[in-house]
Amino acid sequence: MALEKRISELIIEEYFKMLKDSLDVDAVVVGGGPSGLYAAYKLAKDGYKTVLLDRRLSLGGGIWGGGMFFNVITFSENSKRIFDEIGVRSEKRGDLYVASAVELAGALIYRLSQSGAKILNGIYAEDIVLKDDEVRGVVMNWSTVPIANLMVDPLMITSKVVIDATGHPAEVVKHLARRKTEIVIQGEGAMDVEVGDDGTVRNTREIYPGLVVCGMAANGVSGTPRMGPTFGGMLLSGEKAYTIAKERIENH
Ligand code: 48H
Repeated sequence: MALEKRISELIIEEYFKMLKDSLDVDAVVVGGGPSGLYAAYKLAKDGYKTVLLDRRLSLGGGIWGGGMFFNVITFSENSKRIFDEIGVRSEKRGDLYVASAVELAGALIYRLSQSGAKILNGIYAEDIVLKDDEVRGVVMNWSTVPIANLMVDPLMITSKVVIDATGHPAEVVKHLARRKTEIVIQGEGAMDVEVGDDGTVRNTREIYPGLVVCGMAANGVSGTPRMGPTFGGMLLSGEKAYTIAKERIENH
């Protein structure tokens, strides 16, 4: 058989096997920034069937640019154990730690890739599945569809829990808020690092049955201040989202 055909065949077979295996899962994580990557990694590592979608080709969200493209991130003592756990080196500088943004993104992506989670990059969540007043999955499409302004109907993934880790836009919660007027999106507050960093973790919650919000999306929904390029709160938020999602999966 021609090698050209074999290469195409292998890619199609492998991808579609993975895609088919992703259609009904325990958890769908929307967004592969720091909070979503860490939540998905922890869930998959525990053996939960987990899918992570990101509309971009490369995962990592806002990690890569550190602050203003300066690829260094900071964090506080309370999240040091997570950096150690995923093997990211850091140095203490007074009250804070510094680490490489590239190393953090690389480590999270590597851990997730090896955890058993299914990764659908270049695919975005364009809506939610809502049944019996519970969020039961997402509606997905290729990221290129809206860019090309094409009319192409989506496909669906059903799940026991969905995690909105879409960062500043809180896209999944916004799809819910269009249908449920009790969901009010307050918009993120102005910069206040101490309040924002802790607030991210505090506001990580099951905002509606079956929908957990974390990371900057949790801030955006709850009106909590932003906190700039300090990423410990994002990982702690991902950890909390994982714990809440796990409980939901177990009790479902
Ligand atoms: C699929 C989607 C969709 C969609 C978006 O912004 P992120 O890095 O997310 P967080 O919340 O884990 O981390 C926030 C952090 O990076 C940050 O911006 C900080 C700390 N800011 C502080 C400040 O003051 O500004 O990543 C979100 C990811 C991205 O990769 C998007 O491509 C992806 O979600 N995404 N993927 N379907 N509908 N919407």
